[in-house]
Amino acid sequence: MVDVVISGTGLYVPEDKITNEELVTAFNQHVDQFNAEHKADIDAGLMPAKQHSSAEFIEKASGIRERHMVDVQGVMDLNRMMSNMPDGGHGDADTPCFQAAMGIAAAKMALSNAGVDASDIDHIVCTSAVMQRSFPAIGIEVQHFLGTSGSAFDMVMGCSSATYGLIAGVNAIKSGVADRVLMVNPEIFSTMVNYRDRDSHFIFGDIATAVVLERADLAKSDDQWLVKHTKQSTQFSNNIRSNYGPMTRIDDGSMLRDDMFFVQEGRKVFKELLPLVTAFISEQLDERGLEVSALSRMWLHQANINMNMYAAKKLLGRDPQPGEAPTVLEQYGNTAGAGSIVAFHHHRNDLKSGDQGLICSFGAGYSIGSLLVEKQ
Ligand code: CO8
Repeated sequence: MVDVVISGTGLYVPEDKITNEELVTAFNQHVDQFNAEHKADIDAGLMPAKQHSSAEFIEKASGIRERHMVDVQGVMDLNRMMSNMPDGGHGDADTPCFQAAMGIAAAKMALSNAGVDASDIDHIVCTSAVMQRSFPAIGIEVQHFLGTSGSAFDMVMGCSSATYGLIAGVNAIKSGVADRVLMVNPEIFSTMVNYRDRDSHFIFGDIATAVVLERADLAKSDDQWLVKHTKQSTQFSNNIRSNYGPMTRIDDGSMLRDDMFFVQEGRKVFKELLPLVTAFISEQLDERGLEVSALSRMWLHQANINMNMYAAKKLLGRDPQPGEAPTVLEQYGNTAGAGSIVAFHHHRNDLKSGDQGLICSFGAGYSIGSLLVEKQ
């Protein structure tokens, strides 16, 4: 029986940052412009006027105050309202594309924290809610520019991208495919957001996370987390969707159509999530013969503060104490697949040997992925 540990984590945070107030200013200017341009139709009752957004609503409904993005300028530009491709962002034979570069930056921090050289890594799982391109795989590009050995592959799994990537990495080590795996998770979800849409323009931010997984007998880090159990589950739902993808090119004139962006039925998602997640985590704990009181911490997917607090409260049967289910939404927003790893990266240093916790994602699909870990 091979034991697997998490031995290091890393983050890359894009420099560009936008507050709720700045985002709302741009959105409301767009609304005023749109309503002026369509005044005749609006007055004739042929279309509804667009409504202003509000920074107070955003913070209350989501817990988000600001978020980092690959490019704020393009989002604030009323003629564009989407990120600009960074200079040289596609990369070439000598330079990584911008998504791979984000992953490499996070990976370097994770490798350093694990005390591992890039050449010691023999497998990369590169995983994100959105991939910049289909081929060559972004993971193979990360492998090339980082100098790791063995193999690499890409995975796309919505907001469960990082946990499913970790579980794939754990399984690769347990089955003997690899000794040391790097999970790289460069999230660039701002590129999928419709910044003209009041319901969703505030939700997402960009970030990259990376995690080193090792065979326990090889690991030397002084911060090791034994992966004691993993669990994953999926169930189809149309409530979070984007039709954007490689086929957009053959769907004439579709590029800026609403369904090409992130679209959700937010209320339905909120309602459906709670029973799914609480049943899933309860089952996982049952499988290990554990009570929820055995968990010192839950590093949950970071979609929305109210959703996280409801889920934690339902599981615990009481209001969570500060620190039991930490959130990082205020500073980063919803970073798609990265949220639970960002929370784990920032909120674990106070735990001691023998403490157990759950790294758990909930994603479009729907998907839930979870790792029960114990501090060594
Ligand atoms: N500014 C001001 N007012 C606004 C704005 C705005 N930007 N947007 C909406 N309003 C108004 C509405 O018009 C409405 O007004 P009225 O009551 O007069 O009709 C009022 O505010 C309330 O609107 P909503 O009901 O849409 O607002 P909510 O309180 O539901 O908040 C959220 C919206 C935050 C998106 C909420 O629906 C939510 O959290 N949904 C959960 C889903 C989620 O978090 N999605 C995020 C991305 S997807 C993801 O990360 C994966 C999620 C988990 C998947 C599940 C797997 C099992």
